Amino acid sequence: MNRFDRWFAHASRHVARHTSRRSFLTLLGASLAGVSGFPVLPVARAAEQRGSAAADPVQDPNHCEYWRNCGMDGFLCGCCGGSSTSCPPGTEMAKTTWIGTCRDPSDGRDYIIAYNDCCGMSTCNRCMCGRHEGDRPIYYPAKSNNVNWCASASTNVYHCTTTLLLGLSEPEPP
Ligand code: ABN
Repeated sequence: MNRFDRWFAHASRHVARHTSRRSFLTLLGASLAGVSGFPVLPVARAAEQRGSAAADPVQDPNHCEYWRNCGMDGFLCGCCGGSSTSCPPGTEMAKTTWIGTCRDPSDGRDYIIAYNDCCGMSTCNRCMCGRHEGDRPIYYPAKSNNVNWCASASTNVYHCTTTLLLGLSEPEPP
């Protein structure tokens, strides 16, 4: 018998001497109950909820299908180091903007959305999104989303575009 076999035989005898069948089954049962109970813990449930919200692209600001992106033409700032409502560090928000109206599927109402460009760093090139709802050809500049609004910033270098919710497009019913 080699050293490993001797050690293994000794360890097995030790376990057999100190563990009754009942205590082994108790331990096994407790660990199985613990594992099966894990998904009902609040932490597990919260993670599940986050997962399902993120899985719906219509509710995810970093997806082109996000409902506020209906008139988008540009790179989503949330994929470029900023967020859907803030410019990435080192860039500056343009002062003029393209305005669109998008319907929020969760309440069926129309909201005014400003598509403010962020300027001052080279094109982000991540999460390009061209939806163009309500967009008109470039020869109607005020109605076209295909405009570099960085012309109104201190540099005309375009980086990405945000989506700012300005409010309901119609007044609240009385
Ligand atoms: N407003 C987004 C954009 C920037 C540069 C060129 C076209 C469109």
